[in-house]
Amino acid sequence: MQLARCFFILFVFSANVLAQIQPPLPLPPIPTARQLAWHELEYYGFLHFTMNTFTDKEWGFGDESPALFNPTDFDANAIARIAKEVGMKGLILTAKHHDGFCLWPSQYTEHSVKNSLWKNGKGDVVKELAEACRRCGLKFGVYLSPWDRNHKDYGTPQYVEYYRNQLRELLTNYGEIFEVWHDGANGGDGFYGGARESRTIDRRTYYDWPTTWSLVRQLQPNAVIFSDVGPDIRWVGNENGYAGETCWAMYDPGGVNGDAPAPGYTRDKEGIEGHRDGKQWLPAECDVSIRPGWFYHANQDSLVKSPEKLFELYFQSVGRNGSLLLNVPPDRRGRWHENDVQALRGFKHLLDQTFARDLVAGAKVTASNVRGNDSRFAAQNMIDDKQETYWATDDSVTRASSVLTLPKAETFNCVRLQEHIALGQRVESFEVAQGDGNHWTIVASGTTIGHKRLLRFPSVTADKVRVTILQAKACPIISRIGIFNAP
Ligand code: FUL
Repeated sequence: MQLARCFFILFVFSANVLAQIQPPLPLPPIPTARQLAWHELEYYGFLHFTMNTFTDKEWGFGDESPALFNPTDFDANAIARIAKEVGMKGLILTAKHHDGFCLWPSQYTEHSVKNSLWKNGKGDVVKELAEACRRCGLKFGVYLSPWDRNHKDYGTPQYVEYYRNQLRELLTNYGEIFEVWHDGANGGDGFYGGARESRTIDRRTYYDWPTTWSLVRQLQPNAVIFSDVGPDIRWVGNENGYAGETCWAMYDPGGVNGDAPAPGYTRDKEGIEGHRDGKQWLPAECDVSIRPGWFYHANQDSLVKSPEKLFELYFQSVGRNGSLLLNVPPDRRGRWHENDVQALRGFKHLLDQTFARDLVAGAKVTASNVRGNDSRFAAQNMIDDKQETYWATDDSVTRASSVLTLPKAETFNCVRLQEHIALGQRVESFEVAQGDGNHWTIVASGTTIGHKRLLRFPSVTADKVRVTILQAKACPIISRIGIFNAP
């Protein structure tokens, strides 16, 4: 009898071990480690600073005298300190814009800071900024324009070699680079070493991008590469700083005529939403300038975006599964203008006021379905502040809801949801309701979530909040939920 009992216990025990509930399988495509790290950055700055700052232009022709570049009070530390203070995670600098002028003393051209009056030609903007970023704990990235209106060889294979040599300098001599930015504007008229003509290139073949990307991988394996076609980060398809309300990290760029795509040759409007069934993980970066222009123009000092506008853009970029790349152009001193700094600080204040207090603290969380009834996948995991723990349902369940009971009734107007994207982006639609447990009123609804979704709605007061995943490509995996009261 005793023996039979022992066997029975052993049997139950091993059956349980065998049937141990497994985490959901990844739903391809999934992000690489470098993409996952990039998703966490969310908000970083763009610095458009070069010859144009001194000639009052947006696109220099390429014939500008290097002597014109002469900031009177360039202070990389001051810029980096403010960037850090206002919540940016990094800065990307236009090391070379379309006019070909280099902010570092490249050994491959005379068209650079080494022939400027600034610091008697001994200065290096890239170096000063890279070091300032490091000092402040910010990441540093470089923009190197593929189009070069100064270079005599632009349009020939020699120029592509030149471009790669420059990239080699930037990715070797300035420490860790977090993002390499390849613009899509390519070809047209320019100085071209004195030829002063128009040169067109075949955007699909001229640059042989795969070779350039492998150089980046070799020199900076952790850097993400941005362009209209990735391979890590995609352009969102507008320069106004917003992603679509539906925004998939998946995206398979296509050429304008339905053929193969290339930087500067895509159906870019598709970047706004991405593709539900895309085969590549290519999340959206939303670039926008704090002013009408990308470069500093004194006559735009009164046109700096307000803190409220920046706050709205944050919801439309970071809050829609994208990142916010906010351009703040240094002025002729080489500093951020006071109006821009004031706007950045006001924006940061709004972020702090909104997200400082998460009302889910201390809440009790239940769900209509928990994967295998296993506490490792319980809905309570959504409020433990850890990205790596999550609420997941059984594989067969793609519609489920979770109820949060707050310690007391609270007034709120903002919800934050996050998927555990390491296992793929899944949610297709959801809604959020408030109520007393018996009666519910929907306060917000949306389609995709991805890394982060933020929604605002008119203020309500309640102690219960219900989140319902209405539709998902596979069992939903939600890592975090937050409830806030924005000012
Ligand atoms: C564009 C460029 O032509 C602009 O000058 C600016 O650099 C912007 C971020 O990208 O394509």
